[in-house]
Amino acid sequence: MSIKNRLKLAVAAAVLAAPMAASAVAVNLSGWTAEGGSSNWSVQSGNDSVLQTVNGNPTVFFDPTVTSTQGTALSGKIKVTTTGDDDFIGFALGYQSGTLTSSGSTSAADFFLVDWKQGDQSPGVDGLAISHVLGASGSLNDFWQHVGAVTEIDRGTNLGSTGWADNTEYSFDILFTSSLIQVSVDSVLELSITPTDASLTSFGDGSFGFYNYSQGSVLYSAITQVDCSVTPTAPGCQQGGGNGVPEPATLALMGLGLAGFGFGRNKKKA
Ligand SMILES: [Ca+2]
Ligand SMILES: [Ca+2]
Repeated sequence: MSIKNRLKLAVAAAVLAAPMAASAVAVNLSGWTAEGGSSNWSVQSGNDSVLQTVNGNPTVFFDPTVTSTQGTALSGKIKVTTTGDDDFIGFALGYQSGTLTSSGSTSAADFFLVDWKQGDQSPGVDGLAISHVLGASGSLNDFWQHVGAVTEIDRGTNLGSTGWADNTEYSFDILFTSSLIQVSVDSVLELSITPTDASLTSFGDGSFGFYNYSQGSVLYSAITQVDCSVTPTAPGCQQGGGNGVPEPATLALMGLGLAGFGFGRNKKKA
């Protein structure tokens, strides 16, 4: 192979790698807003991180201008930056503006709740679960215990009865389509449900949201999103994946390695 062709090959490899690295884009949280109980969602510098500091009723932080996120994958990191308290952190999928109130949910509620409690606190239990929130909650206990308007569908494969740890950062990957919801924690698939599991024919659409119930000092950071219809090969879009997005640095090194290999061989020959 000529040096020209080797160069072409190296460039092609780098070009192939580039869209993978660029497919997941940072989410700008500056336009997101909170609903539900008292809360303080404070967007951090860089706009891809947010800190929730209030120990209050169920609250969701979401983008009110987005009504459809199905076919996309959301990734990032979550960390409770305190040793105080032991309550619920998590996510809302298919959330629609106006659903959560200061004391529960409206009759129009129809979204999926991924929540993770640190400690057993009867009647709330520790661990990671996914529930369907449908209709008006009769009391806050619906969210605490997963009863009433909050119907639990499944619990995490490994973390179903394991709470989050203090001052510990976890990576998460969420794939959301009309026919599949998958949630991975630290690249391990924990939740995977289809509409049948929720006695539905398809999942309702809406916004992604961050969820909090009664837990202060929760940091969501490095939030990225990828449109799986544009880049279906993105790692976040793979079923059962959740292996996160390849580090751009790794891909750059791969490209450099290929280029180096090509030039090295040429030199030897010459
Ligand atoms: Ca508590
Ligand atoms: Ca609390």
